[in-house]
Amino acid sequence: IKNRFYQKASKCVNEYQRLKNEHGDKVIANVTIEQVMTGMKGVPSLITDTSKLDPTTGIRFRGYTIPELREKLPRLNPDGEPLPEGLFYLMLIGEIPERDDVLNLSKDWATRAYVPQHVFDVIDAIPKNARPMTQFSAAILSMATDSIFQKAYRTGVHKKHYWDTTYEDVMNLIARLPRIAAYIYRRQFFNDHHIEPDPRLDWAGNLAHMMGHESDEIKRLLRLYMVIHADHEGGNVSAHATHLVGSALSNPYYAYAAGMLGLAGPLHGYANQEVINWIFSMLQELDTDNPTEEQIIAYSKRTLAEGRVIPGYGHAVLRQTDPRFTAQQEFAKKYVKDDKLINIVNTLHRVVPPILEETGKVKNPWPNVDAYSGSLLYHYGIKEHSFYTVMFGVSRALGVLASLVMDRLYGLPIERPSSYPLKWYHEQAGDK
Ligand code: FCX
Repeated sequence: IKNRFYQKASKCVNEYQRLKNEHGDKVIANVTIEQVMTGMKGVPSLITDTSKLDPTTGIRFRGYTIPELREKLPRLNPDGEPLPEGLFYLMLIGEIPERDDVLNLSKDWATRAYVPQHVFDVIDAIPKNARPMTQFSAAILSMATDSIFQKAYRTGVHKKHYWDTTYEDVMNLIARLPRIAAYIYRRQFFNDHHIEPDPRLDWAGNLAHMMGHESDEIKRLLRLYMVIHADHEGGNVSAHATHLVGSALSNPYYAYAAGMLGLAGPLHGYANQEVINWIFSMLQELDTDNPTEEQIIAYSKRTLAEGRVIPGYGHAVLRQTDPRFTAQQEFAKKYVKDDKLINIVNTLHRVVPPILEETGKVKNPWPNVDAYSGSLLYHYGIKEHSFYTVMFGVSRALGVLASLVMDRLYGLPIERPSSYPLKWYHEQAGDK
């Protein structure tokens, strides 16, 4: 896979250089003050090949939509979900892999999955009441002791080889994540009764196994989960933070840990916990596990009146229902019969968009990925919702780290946009 990646991607490096040299002065966009004041939305300023987000049709990984991936990527069983290993291959190399490519990648990760003892010691030194994302990011950071890129850099390796050791770090890091995530899960919720990895299992299947969830159904769900959360182009907080920190040539462990700290925020990956917290608070307050549509509408309106967001709804780029939401909804329709929590999530899908539309300010009233994911995990017995963002983080490694290898191959420079005092923007607007 490394050779195949290099053969394909090195052609793009020449294209990158040619574009820069021949068309570097071409103007591609104007920037408005509103864009500056709304988080740089719509300003083209990053190069990310792994995926692209369309506001209406949603995410495409190297051009493929989620339904296309569910059809085309190799699976273990004909009626199963695609293996996330295949998506990583696609994002890195740009081609749909053969089944053998995917199985080989699975084996490669299994052989790289050894986690050094000091990483477990670091986790064990953190109080058990610390958030799982605190433990997860500390564990990742502590693995930087193993960075091959960092050692190579210090020995003075030529910059054209940076991608090679970055690739090795990235592969080791991804391979180890299920073990680390499962260790945190079992430590926090199962009294430190840990389960050893099974090297015969695939990457997502092994995560389910080490978490103690052995059914084929959960493994199938986790494969889907790991595919749909893997990447969302380059400007979202976790991807951008990983890229930004990586652009200083910080090692991949540092870069990915930075991404995870961004993912932990409530407007990003923590929203998958918030959705379940919010629903459970509603049920507790209403003293029922079967609220009426009217009760749900009233609770949603009150959330807005209190100046809070309705978690799982809205998006910075999307202007339609998130296809990652739809993929999970279809999964539930196919495999889940009448689950109370999932029924509430489906009711919310009906009633929340008009409420958000009524505010007149929410640009996208439709559900995002986080609106569904928790209810499905809960249904299959992964009920510990404070852990959900860690699962999102394990998946997100696939996209942001594939991109990091490419950043290093292209030789992307340190990122350094300009900032000005507020007064300067007033002056630009001719506003005295
Ligand atoms: N509930 C209430 N208000 C919302 C809202 C929601 N779900 N979504 C947006 N708004 C509000 C914003 O807070 C903002 O209000 P303000 O003008 O008073 O500050 C206004 O609507 C305009 O925001 P908008 O441009 O539509 O959205 P942004 O790009 O600023 O923010 C997020 C996008 C996703 C952060 C926003 O929709 C939100 O907070 N949603 C709830 C949290 C969530 O689900 N996050 C997960 C997103 C994603 F899928 C992921 O990264 O995992």
